[in-house]
Amino acid sequence: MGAADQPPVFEQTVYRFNTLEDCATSTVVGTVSAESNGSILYRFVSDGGIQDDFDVNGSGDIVSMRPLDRETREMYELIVRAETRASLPLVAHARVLIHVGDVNDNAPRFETDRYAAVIAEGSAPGMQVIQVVAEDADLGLNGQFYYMISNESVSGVFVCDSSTGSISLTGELDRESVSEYRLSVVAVDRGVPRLSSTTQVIVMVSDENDNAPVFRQSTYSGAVNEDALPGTIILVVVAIDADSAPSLMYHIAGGDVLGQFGVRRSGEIYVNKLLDREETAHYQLTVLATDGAHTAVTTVNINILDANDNSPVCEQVSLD
Ligand SMILES: [Ca+2]
Ligand SMILES: [Ca+2]
Ligand SMILES: [Ca+2]
Ligand SMILES: [Ca+2]
Repeated sequence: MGAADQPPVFEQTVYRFNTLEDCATSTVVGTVSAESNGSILYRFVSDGGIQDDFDVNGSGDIVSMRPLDRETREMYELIVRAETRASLPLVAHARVLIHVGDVNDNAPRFETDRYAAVIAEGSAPGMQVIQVVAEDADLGLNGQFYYMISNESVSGVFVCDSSTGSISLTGELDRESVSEYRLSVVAVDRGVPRLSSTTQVIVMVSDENDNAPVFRQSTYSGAVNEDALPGTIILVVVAIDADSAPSLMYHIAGGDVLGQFGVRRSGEIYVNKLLDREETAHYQLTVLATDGAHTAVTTVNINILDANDNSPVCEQVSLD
């Protein structure tokens, strides 16, 4: 047997190398070596294309050929072959295990960049509003993160649990003051450098009937001719209510025992039955406005004006 015919022998049957996922292309991640009395060629034995991420040169250096990503592939198991330069080469094989170490190259990612929640304005502090969820694909501290509300303008109203992303109420809400909050919630990982991302949380405050109606005037005054027909509008009372879309009802609660006046939903006070100044020349009505839970009161003074309706009758009587 000639000297050139001795088969190569790898120094190790298994090589274990470590690299990081952010290593530059062409980085040497390790070197394999086989001994022979002649020159040797190294190559990876084809294995489904994954060896394209690494190549091995004539010195046995294993070189990264393209960017790596631990989140895609953390471990490579390759077979390297050493062969003699002969027409019928003699060969040897070794296993090469390449572990790709993590780098903090992923920010925590929220499942959506916009959340919306509705909470009633009367909700008690402590009530959960919504829970935001993020994930981080990295390992260890690189993949650990915490949540926080980043816009200070709403401090004292909401609090975010740093570990669960649960946002709950800490303060009082009043829809009539602030009907909508826009929170920026950030997830920050513990890697180096720290990576973060932000999501928007829109909290709409729904109305509760927590405001009483208020009459624009504590007293209203009007006048109407005594011969006014039923349906004649005398004046309009107006109550306002700070709650959304209040549906106010008015009614006459006093001062009108004979039912001679009425009030409509619009606040219009009208003549309901024929009047007679000689009987009553002045009315003082108590008018209520209610939103179903709260009531406001106003006073409505109505003077009945003389329509001079008795004199012609008297003259006719005297003429008869
Ligand atoms: Ca990573
Ligand atoms: Ca990360
Ligand atoms: Ca109300
Ligand atoms: Ca309200």
